[in-house]
Amino acid sequence: MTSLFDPIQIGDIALSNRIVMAPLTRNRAIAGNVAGPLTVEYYRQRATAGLIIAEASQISPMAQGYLATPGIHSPEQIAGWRQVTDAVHAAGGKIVLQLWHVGRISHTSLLPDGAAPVSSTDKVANASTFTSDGFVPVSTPRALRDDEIPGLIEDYRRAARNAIDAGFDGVELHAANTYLIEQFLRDSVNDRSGPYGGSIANRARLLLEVVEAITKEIGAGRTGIRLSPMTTFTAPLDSDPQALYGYVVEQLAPFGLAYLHVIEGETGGTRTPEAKAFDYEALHRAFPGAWMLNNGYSRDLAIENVAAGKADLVAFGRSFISTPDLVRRLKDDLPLNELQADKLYGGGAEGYTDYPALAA
Ligand code: 8OZ
Repeated sequence: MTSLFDPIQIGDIALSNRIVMAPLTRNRAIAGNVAGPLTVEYYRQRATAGLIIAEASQISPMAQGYLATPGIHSPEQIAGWRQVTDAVHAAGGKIVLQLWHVGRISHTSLLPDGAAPVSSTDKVANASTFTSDGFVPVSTPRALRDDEIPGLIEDYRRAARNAIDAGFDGVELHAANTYLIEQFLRDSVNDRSGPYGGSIANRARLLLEVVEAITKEIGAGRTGIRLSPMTTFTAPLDSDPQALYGYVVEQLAPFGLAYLHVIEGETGGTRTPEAKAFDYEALHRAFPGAWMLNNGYSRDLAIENVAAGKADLVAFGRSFISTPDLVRRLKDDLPLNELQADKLYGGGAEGYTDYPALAA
């Protein structure tokens, strides 16, 4: 029987265990949206994870949607991330970077020259974002023209290259949580005609073209992807999530990706009943690479799902924020630290790098 604590090879990346640190937005980037010294320390503390998925990082200035999120498009950002990857590797860990474009979940004050956010649509989301003026409603987007799509794909390709240049072991394409890729995927948002709107194949075209560009650039064995079929966050569900995400996974299968990461149910929400209204196992059966599950996992459920072959890897979010030595705590069945929920987004070391590990 496979154990959560067993090593695993995912594509080109060898992991010492199957416990993954989920990508977690913390809004602590320093000037220039650079990962600074505190961020180096934060990830170093968590390097015993089998894999760290470093927080969502904008692929271009237009891809940003919140204050103080890190980017992966400038030389300073690449240099900042290099400090992080060196620290994690020196501590024996593996780390990939989540590549992010927020689409319409942004505000003009965060974008170059006060530009409108871009999306599949010109309909505004019913959502807020965090800016230098605090929480504000997101701005009305501009629908991307079809002739702008190649430039967007180029931004993803370059960001993947930058991530490798920054020392990451690979990248995870953020195709979840109702950001840009999902704003194209879902018929609840995408109201386009032409090659990127209408049918499921057309709505999935952007995602697949981005995967093609990234895997050509850095190799499929260093590329993963994250999906969230049943998350509503800033947009309603698709009219037929099973058909949509079934198609996506069937099309992803031949690429030979390192892993597919699925959020079960509502992101950050309870595991039921949303998680039960979707057949995740059908997607799993269609995907040949490593299968990573996430959302509110307990120790017991993670151990059970890996032993039963329901998952190859389990990603932990809140538990990894509060407990830097989560792998040891799970292994020895020791209690976790309590999460300081008011210190998740923004601020300094408090609630970031000051959670204690147990003494050896
Ligand atoms: C929380 C706050 C801001 C962004 C996601 C990148 O949900 C995020 C995010 C989460 O994927």
